[in-house]
Amino acid sequence: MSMSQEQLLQVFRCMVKIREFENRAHEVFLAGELPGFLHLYLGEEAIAAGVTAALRADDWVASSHRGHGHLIAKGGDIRLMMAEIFGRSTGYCRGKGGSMHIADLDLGILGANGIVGGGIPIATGAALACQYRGTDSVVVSFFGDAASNRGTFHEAVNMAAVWDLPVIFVCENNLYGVSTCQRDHMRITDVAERGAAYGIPGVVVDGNDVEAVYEAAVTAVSLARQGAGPTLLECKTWRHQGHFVGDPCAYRDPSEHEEWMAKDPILRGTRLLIEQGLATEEAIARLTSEIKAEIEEAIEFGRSSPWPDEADLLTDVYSE
Ligand SMILES: Cc1ncc(C[n+]2csc(CCOP(=O)(O)OP(=O)(O)O)c2C)c(N)n1
Ligand SMILES: [Mg+2]
Repeated sequence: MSMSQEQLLQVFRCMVKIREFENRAHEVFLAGELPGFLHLYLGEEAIAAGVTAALRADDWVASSHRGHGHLIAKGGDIRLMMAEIFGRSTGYCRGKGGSMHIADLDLGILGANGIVGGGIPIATGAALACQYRGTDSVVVSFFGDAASNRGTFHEAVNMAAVWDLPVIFVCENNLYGVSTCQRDHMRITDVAERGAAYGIPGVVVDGNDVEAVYEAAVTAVSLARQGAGPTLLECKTWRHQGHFVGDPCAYRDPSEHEEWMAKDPILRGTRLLIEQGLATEEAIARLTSEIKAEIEEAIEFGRSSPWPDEADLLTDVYSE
């Protein structure tokens, strides 16, 4: 199923929002304003935007350490996100979790996760809950190429397959796990091949093509919703920056980097909107500056919020 013009504009807006959020988070991190680690989603925006466009509000997502894009696409409040990244008490986890622990159950966001592959069994468990409760909600698990080497992936995918759980495993294959190139950490080219080992569809898609991601996600979501079980959807992509902010990324070939930068999803989305007469360059510039203002407001909210109180050091650690 292809996207309507309105959906195309909506996913484009979503990609730009993620891009601008990440660009500014990068800048304030480099200015020394943010504690902790930051794993930017720059370059991978089409996956979060395309997949979540195929979801309903009552569906769920479980994210990874590179989670900002997934959270924004599922409707996460960028003010609360930014405040959390700034470590302030107004943030999603009252400033005690940071970038990798943001969750919002009201929005179906099961959480970012600092444990590589940690979100995969969580998503699978949530899918079991959906099935058990008799709802037709589905769950998406976002994770990287290297995460698909973990036991958590293999156990969860097998269980989801055997029980026909309503989960879509979305592998964001950016070809690297930190500094290790995919060919040095697995013997196959397509992670999607791993689906066959568990008897589920394995689909490869161009992860920088938001329409292609959306179409593949619609098929996978519809199977899951009908009770036909999980799909492993591999989205080929590229992160623009190093693994985390501060990684000089010297291990990647500059010419390969240039090739991928030419396939940037927002560049392609811009071209598409203009070619199809859906937007002019001026309209895109206007949209971008509106989004930039929204992000600036979120940054100001984070920056000016109070730090957590020392007396609250041990609250919110366990369920109370
Ligand atoms: C269980 C575990 N092992 C190792 C790490 C350290 N670590 C953080 S991210 C990462 C690489 C993840 O690569 P991939 O799954 O491809 O995701 P990407 O960062 O490329 O998006 C590693 C090894 C961790 N956080 N958790
Ligand atoms: Mg990777």
